[in-house]
Amino acid sequence: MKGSDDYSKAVSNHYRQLMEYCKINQERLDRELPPPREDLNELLAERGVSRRDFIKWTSIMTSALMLPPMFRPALATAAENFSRLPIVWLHFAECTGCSEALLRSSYPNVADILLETISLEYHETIMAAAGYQAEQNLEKAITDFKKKFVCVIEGALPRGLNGKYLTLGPKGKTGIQVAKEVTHKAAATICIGSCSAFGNIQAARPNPTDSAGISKVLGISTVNIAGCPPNAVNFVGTLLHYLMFGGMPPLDSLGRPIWAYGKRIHDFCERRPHYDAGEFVEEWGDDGAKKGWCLYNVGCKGPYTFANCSKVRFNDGVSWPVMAGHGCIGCTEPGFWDTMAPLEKPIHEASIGGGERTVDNIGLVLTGLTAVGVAAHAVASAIRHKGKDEEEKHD
Ligand code: FSX
Ligand code: SF4
Ligand code: F3S
Repeated sequence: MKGSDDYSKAVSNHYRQLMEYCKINQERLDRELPPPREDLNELLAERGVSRRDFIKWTSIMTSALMLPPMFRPALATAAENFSRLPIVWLHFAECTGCSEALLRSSYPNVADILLETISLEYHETIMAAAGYQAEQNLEKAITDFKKKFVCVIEGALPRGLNGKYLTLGPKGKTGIQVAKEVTHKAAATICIGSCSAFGNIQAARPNPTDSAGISKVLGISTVNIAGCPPNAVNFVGTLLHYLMFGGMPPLDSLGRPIWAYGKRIHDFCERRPHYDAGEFVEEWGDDGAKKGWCLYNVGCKGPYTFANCSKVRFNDGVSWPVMAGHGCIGCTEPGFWDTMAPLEKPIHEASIGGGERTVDNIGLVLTGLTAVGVAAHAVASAIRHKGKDEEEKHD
């Protein structure tokens, strides 16, 4: 008993200290950040989000960030300060789907409304300025808010031809030059999407432009909100953490926040009971598909993929890929176009069988075991189903 008392005391001491730290940081930010651009409470009321809904949302986000309920008011303050954090948003080699997914939701929830209030000092896709004026805006933002702004990057950096596969602005600077200049002056750099995080489609074999993720090209640490596109909740939660504690949340060895990427898709998938029962969709549109069975045999990479899609879903919890009927393609893992291919076949059938290679060290052993487990499970279920078929034949 004494041991468990000591443990509870240590935990509550730890949270008390963390709360103290959070208070000090929020007071500091209050002094240092520009005044709010928007009154969040007014905006929420305008959009029909009641105070009660907002409080409910802050409770959900507090627990998603793995914090106890005592942090809920501090998270609400962080949300109210969201429009005060200067952001410089850069675009390199990508499809802009990340911005589209984050900034153009048609079912605005609290996270989407927060993203609308974000203080975008510079965003190449949505700003009105172009050419020299855009370049001046960027220069002004990174000077005025030096070491106070957060740099958000979408897209990979091509290294081929000395970076000249990607040039920007009237002076034709390479993406690498711009990325270096801006990240150097930022308080932190967040890579949004698997392109800036890991290179993604641009870096897929044969990678003719020699593209890679920001951290690899610049040799800096970045917070990687992986996904193609990533979930708005993971970006918003990471910024809320920053506005509470003045730093980024704990990361895995691939730079992904553990609170969002610490568990596998497979662990919280609603089709998991079918996986456990050996009930698999064998081809698109078959009876199993109609009954919502597990998509492993048609290529679901959920067992090898670290992300919270199955828990938080997309569009205010409406749906996610597996719920919509297609397997997870592993879009939060580095190199998934190569390592998870073919996307509609199970990994043990894939010629390069690389699921294990794609996960970080935290998941390496676990995933290795899972790969074996999954293969064994698939074989066992095939035998079980064969058995059933035989029985049916005999009936
Ligand atoms: Fe990449 Fe984002 Fe996929 Fe697209 O910008 S993560 S290709 S959704 O748009 O970077
Ligand atoms: Fe869900 Fe895919 Fe795992 Fe099946 S293999 S339970 S569909 S995550
Ligand atoms: Fe991507 Fe798989 Fe989630 S494909 S969006 S990690 S379900």
